[in-house]
Amino acid sequence: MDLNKLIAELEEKNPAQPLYIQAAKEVLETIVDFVNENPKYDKYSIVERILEPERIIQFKVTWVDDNGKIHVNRAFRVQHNMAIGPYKGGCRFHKSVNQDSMKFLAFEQTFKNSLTTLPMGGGKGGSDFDPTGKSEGEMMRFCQAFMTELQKYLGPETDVPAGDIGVSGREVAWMFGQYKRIRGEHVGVLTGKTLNLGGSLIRPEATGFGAIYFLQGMLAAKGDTIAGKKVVLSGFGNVTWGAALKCEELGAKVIAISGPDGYILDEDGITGDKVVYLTELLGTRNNVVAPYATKYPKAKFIAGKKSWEVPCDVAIPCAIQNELNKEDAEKLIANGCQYVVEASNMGCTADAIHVLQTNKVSFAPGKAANAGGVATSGLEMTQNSMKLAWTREEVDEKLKAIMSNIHANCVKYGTEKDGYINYVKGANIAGFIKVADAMIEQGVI
Ligand code: 2IT
Repeated sequence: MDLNKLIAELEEKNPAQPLYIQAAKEVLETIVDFVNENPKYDKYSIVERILEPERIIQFKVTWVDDNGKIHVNRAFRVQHNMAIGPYKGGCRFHKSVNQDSMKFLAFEQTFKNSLTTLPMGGGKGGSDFDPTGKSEGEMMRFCQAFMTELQKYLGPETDVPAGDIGVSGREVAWMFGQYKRIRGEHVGVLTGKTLNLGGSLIRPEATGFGAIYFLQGMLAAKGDTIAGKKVVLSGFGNVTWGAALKCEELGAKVIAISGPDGYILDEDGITGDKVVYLTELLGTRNNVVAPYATKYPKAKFIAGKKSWEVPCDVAIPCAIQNELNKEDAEKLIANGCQYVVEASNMGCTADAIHVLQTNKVSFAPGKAANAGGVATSGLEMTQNSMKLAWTREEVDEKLKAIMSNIHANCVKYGTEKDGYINYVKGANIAGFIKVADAMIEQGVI
């Protein structure tokens, strides 16, 4: 493959889509040598084909607020690649949602889902609807209106959405109800469901748990362990909550979290009821973390700043794309941070990753480190198909095995001559292989 030509075409074909270009460019740059060593991929034009989403659905969502006013939002489902299984990926409700963010997320999802080894293709959906300050009734009506249109494109063997930013078990359950009302089928067409609807134990915690299991692999690769490590997180949603729970269990100390309003520094450690409080904060849908410092006065709230300025051993972005930039990376390195683990999708900018890798910080990209969420969604699909439910222990054991396998694959394909593990390269190559080979096997489709 001709890297420069492909990047030029990518930029020309996707004008004003910087996120998609960022995600795709990173993959191209890290798989180029591997692709050129294996001529079959060029022979079947696999790279060009993988860069093009199979389908992009855009639709209008009209809903009525509590005052009777009608609102219109824009929504999407990007069905990126179905080579290894039904489209699978979350739905995001956030004001930043547009075709660009949906395309990059669906693209990332294809590689991530491949890494899990489960039979799931890549997709992503969402809307520019902002859940901040919305009442329960407004949220439900929006979810129902969203699903009324989206259901046309879904099915348990076709496309299986889940939650993402702004969409938790409550919203998934409302969407499930609406799908069932229209289609008359009680099937596993969504994951991240509540337990009564066929949801899986551990699914809410899985992204955070999985990221910490992956971190354990990174630490072990350097002869280190998690106990006693100072951890700084961003965000205060499901992912942050799961990561904080697992850190506490394994003896690491989470000292900071953040929201759009600033960050919380709690040197005593964010543990026990404080972790539970994160879910309450999220539940208010006010999208602020400042109240934490009022409830726990020994903690400090630093307005308008990011948690990356706090000295730590491990930094874990858990919020949104490009939330950690070059300056943040430089600050983390200056403060002695040795591990950066993306629990969010593309949490770091390209130049932040460059700085971290140049300084030999262990850096895990989201498509590897946060794959525990969708992996557990895959396990939810399995349970739904079998009409059985596994125990917490069974699900957790499978999640651990999947994360450890992803780590091993990153090591296999990403270890450089000096021994440094380039997890970005490892994850991109390992994720690419299964999808690419499955595409070749299926002929020109
Ligand atoms: O980014 C992600 O992997 C998710 N939001 C979870 C997707 C899923 O289908 O569970």
